[in-house]
Amino acid sequence: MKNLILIGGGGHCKSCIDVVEQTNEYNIVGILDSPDKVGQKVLNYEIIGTDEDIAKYAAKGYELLITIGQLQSADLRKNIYKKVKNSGGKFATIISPLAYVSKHSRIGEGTIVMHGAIINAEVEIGSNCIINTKALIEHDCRIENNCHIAVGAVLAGGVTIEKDSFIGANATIVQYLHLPPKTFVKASSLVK
Ligand code: JB2
Repeated sequence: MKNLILIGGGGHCKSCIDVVEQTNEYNIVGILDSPDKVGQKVLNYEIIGTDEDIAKYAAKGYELLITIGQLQSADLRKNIYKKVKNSGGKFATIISPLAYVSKHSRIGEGTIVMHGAIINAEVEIGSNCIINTKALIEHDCRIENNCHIAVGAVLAGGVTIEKDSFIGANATIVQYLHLPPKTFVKASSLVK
C-alpha cells in the first residue's frame, strides 16, 4: 500500500475517500485542511495538518491528492497544485475500480476518476481534474488540466474542453464541440 495525503476535508473529500478505499492501493495517512480543523475527523481519517505541511509529507515520499471540489473557479485547486509541485510532491492518479477506463486512454497526475464514470477509447485527460461519479467521456475527447466534469455529465465523441473548465451535473455536450478555457456550463444544460 502506498501512503496518501488528502488536501481538503469537505464534501468532495468524502467522495474521494470512498473511491480511494475501493482501490485497495493506498493507505490514507490523513488530511490537510485549515488550522481550525486540525484534529477533526472526516469519515475515519484525521485532519493532521495544513498546507504548510505539504513539503514535509512530500519529502517522506507520500503521494498527494487534492480533495477540494471545483465549481466557479479552478484557482484554489491550481494554487495547491503548484504548491505541491514546488515542494517536489508526487501526485496520485486515482481510478475507481467501479469506473470503466479504456486502455486506449490517458489520464494525468492528480486526476481522480470516480465511481461509475466511463472513459472511452483515445480520450486524453490532463492533470488535476475531477471526473465525477457517472460522468461519460466518449471516444476522442480531450480534457485539459484543472477541469471538473461533474456527476452524470455527458461528453459525446470528440469534444475538447480546454483548461480550468467546469461542466455541471447532467449537462450534455454534443459531439466535436471545442470549449475554451474557463468554460462554465450549468447543471442540466444542453450545449450544441
Ligand atoms: O487552501 C485550502 C483550503 N481552502 C478550503 N487548503 C486546504 N487544505 N483546505 C482548504 N479548504 C477546505 O476545503 C475547507 O476548510 C473545507 O473543509 C473544504 C471544502 O469543503 P466543502 O464541503 O465546502 O466543499 P468541497 O469543495 O469539498 O465540495 C464541493 O464541491 C464538490 C465537487 C461541494 O459543492 C460538493 O457538494 C461537490 N460535490
